[in-house]
Amino acid sequence: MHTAHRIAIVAIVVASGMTPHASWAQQTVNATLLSDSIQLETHNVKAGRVTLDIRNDASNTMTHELVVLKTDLADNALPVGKGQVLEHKLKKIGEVEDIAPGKSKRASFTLAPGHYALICNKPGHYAMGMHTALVVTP
Ligand SMILES: [Cu+2]
Repeated sequence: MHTAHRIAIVAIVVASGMTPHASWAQQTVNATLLSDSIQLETHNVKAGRVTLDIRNDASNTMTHELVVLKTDLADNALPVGKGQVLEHKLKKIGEVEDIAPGKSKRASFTLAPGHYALICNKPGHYAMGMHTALVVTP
């Protein structure tokens, strides 16, 4: 009985060690959408599952969004046409659409190492300053 108990524990340890990406970090980053900027709690995270907790605190009572783009370009130097960033010219990881004033939304993304730009791409909002950078390290 004592031996069986020990074997069971060893089996659990081995099983959890085999979970894919077990060594990848689980991280949550608070993001605040303002009328003229996007504030991040941190601009550096480790590769893996990253949860963005996004709050629309903009004073202009408009609905905003957060688009995650993987690009080596600086977040203030993205290609723009007709008031919007040309997302199709960049690698789009995902987005959280339509966050109402005063509301929050959460979403998780699996991020590989690299440089990212986080933007609001409602027409004109990028030009107003709604963009920031996020660096993902291995
Ligand atoms: Cu916006």
